[in-house]
Amino acid sequence: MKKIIITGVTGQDGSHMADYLLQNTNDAIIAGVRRLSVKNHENIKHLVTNDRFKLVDLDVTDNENTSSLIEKEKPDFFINFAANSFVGSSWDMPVNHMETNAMAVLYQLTSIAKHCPQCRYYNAGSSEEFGDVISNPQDENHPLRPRSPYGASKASARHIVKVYRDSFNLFAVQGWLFNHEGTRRGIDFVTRKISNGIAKLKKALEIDEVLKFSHPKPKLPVLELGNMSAKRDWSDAEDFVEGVWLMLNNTKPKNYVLASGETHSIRDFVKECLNQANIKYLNSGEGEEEKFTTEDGRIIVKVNKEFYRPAEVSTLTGNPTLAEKELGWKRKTDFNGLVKKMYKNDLSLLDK
Ligand code: NDP
Ligand code: GDR
Repeated sequence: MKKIIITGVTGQDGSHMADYLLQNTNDAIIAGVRRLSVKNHENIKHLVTNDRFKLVDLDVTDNENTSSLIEKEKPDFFINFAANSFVGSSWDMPVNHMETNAMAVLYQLTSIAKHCPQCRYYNAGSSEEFGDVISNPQDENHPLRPRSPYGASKASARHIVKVYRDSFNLFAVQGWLFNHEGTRRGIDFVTRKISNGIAKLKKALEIDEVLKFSHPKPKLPVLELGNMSAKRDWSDAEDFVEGVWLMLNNTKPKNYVLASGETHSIRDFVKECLNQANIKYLNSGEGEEEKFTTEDGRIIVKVNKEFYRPAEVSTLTGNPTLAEKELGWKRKTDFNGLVKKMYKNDLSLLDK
């Protein structure tokens, strides 16, 4: 039985990775969680009784904590998903982003080089490292041109991973993962904000239908978004954890892009979600004036400048050809399937 340390296991990817490994290997998971006053173990509550799943205290910004765990466990694999992953917050707390997303990688790799150099290491890289893109789609050869402190922290980590791989002959990789979403996505990320917002709107419209003769018409919940013209390459997080495991079990340490190869605007996501909810709408206006209304003219989606970023990554499209060819990786869920899955999940959570 091999030992796999996963960090960030309470988050979206870490929890899906733990599920995937418990289902597809016989290995033992050592799950690093940071101690919070109020536990947020919703994504892993179904795993705590599994005797191949052990929780340990780990704050990745603490070098002492990190190195003593690695020295004690001497893992066969170390999968680092822990991060401050919210790009929008990275201008307000840039130091935290650098410490959690880059310095932590340095702590992990110095410790692995010292105590268990045979350990295979993965750090969660991001399409945000490409940032201000100069060609479409982006593949493994696209330069790093980050636009946010978050993107810069991930690009720094990428250099650290390469330096340690080259210097100490470590099996250390950092994939470039384009946006991946799902039912465990944090509520502030735009896709989940939309699926949750439209599910609430659907419920409100059901009540509205019952009260259809009332005057004035009841107000509807309004979903407030930032830049609706930004474009992202969205996939299902459950498809991506398999790609990460394939990278870790490759014949050589090599970084790959995981993506869908398609790009959609935030506006497209809103429209598809409204279609899934069978809500008829009108979309009008541009920039800050853009809005979605019901057919009887009530606002349901509008722009709030508060959600604009100081610098935006306007478009991202990944090219996953190399991963498909060399790793045999292929995603299963397409854009419409992803929107449907997220919307249905949020609707059923409201029913509960
Ligand atoms: P989440 O935000 O859902 O999860 C982040 C995890 O990191 C949480 O478990 C969080 O724990 C943990 N964490 C944060 N700070 C610390 C700390 N100091 N010590 C220990 N744990 C900490 O992110 P995702 O699952 O979406 O992403 C996983 C990784 O992949 C991240 O590195 C992200 O930057 C990267 N990535 C994600 C993409 C995506 O589209 N989802 C795309 C490309 C890269 P807690 O519960 O305590 O907050
Ligand atoms: P991103 O995800 O920044 O791509 O980072 P996010 O969902 O936060 O933003 C995507 C795009 O939507 C625009 N946007 C809004 N974003 C948020 N959060 N809220 C809004 O109201 C809103 N309105 C418009 C943003 O401006 C942006 O263009 C995610 C994270 O998972 C990172 O950790 C990861 O590295 C990258 O994906 C790849």
